[in-house]
Amino acid sequence: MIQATCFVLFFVATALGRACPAIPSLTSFNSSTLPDPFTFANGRKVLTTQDWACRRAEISTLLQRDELGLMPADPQDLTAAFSGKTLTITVTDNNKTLTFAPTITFPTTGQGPFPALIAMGGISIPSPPGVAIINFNNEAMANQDTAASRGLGLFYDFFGTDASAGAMMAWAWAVRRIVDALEKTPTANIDLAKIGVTGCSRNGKGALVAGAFEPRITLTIPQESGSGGTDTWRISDAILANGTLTQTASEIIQENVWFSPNFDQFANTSVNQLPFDHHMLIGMVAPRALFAIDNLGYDWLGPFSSYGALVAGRTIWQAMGVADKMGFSQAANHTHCVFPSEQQGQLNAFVDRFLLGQDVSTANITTTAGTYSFVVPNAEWAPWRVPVLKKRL
Ligand code: MCU
Repeated sequence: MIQATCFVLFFVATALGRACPAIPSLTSFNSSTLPDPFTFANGRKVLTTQDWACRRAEISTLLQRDELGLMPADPQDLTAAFSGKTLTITVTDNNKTLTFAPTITFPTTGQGPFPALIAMGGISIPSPPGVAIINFNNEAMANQDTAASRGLGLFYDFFGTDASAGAMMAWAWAVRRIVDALEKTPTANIDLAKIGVTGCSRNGKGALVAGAFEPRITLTIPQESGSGGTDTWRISDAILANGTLTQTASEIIQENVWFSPNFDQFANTSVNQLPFDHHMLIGMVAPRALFAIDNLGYDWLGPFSSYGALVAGRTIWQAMGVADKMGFSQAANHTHCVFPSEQQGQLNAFVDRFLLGQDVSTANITTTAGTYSFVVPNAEWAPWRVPVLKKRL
């Protein structure tokens, strides 16, 4: 009888899979290479898709704790009203109210429901035909003017100026509320299975964080997002140490309020103590689609740092067998945030497949960063192996 019970318990535990491991204190974490996405903080290996779900949750927790600040829980109440071009969203929590009102520009032809791109602070890629553009005023939600912008904006009026969330996490919270509002408002005529997010430069950093933290986003398109976006902190530090003026963590926290104040301790001492880097923020988007747009023309944006993050981050899609859902493109020098025609075909492929539902290929849309290229594993930046994740029920 005892044996039979043990057998049943073993069977149930195996069928359900193992529980997610607890996160150790990590006070002595130190790695000059990009941390291995496929090893939990406690040393256990990520072997299955279910393990990845746990690891993704762990990465989310660590990114919130050490860099971006906390994503607030879903609000007690949210109402939405659509009128003209305006989606008015009212969020209520703890007897406080926050109202914001993105505007939607619809395609001039077609019946809908339309796919949509949430444009963080406006759109800097050519508006794709057939796609509605939802213009989100992120500056009003959480100011990003200077280092003195901390705690300013609708988000902080609502959650308090001492909220740990930096501006990017505040914007990501608001993007989640836009998706909530679209779900509640069929008259807005948006296809809920085809919502993308994009933004350029500082707003590209924000688009990446929103895509990482909102699983209902189908396609994430960060454009020239630089440091704090698709760059890794570690490679950017190395580029600066080698004499190329690139934005690093220690500089960026002086410039603006995109991060939580908790990030200062790492940025001011050593980013090697972070148990993650941005290849793992990128990887939080997997297996959903991501297309990253870069520009080789500005050292400050760290195009090689972004390249390294994207190659390393893409291994997460590879491990799931869906590498074709993730692409990146580094174009030749051009004016910052002015989309060059050489990237149009690559952008079209991602938009056509993931927002317009067309049967087009997005396989192998990757470029090198000028003379730089590497694969994973490589001893200098990513000395870890890429598993093939087994699917478990
Ligand atoms: C690439 O994003 C930023 C960059 O991090 C800042 O250092 C610089 O001042 O502004 C860039 C930007 O947002 O340009 C519009």
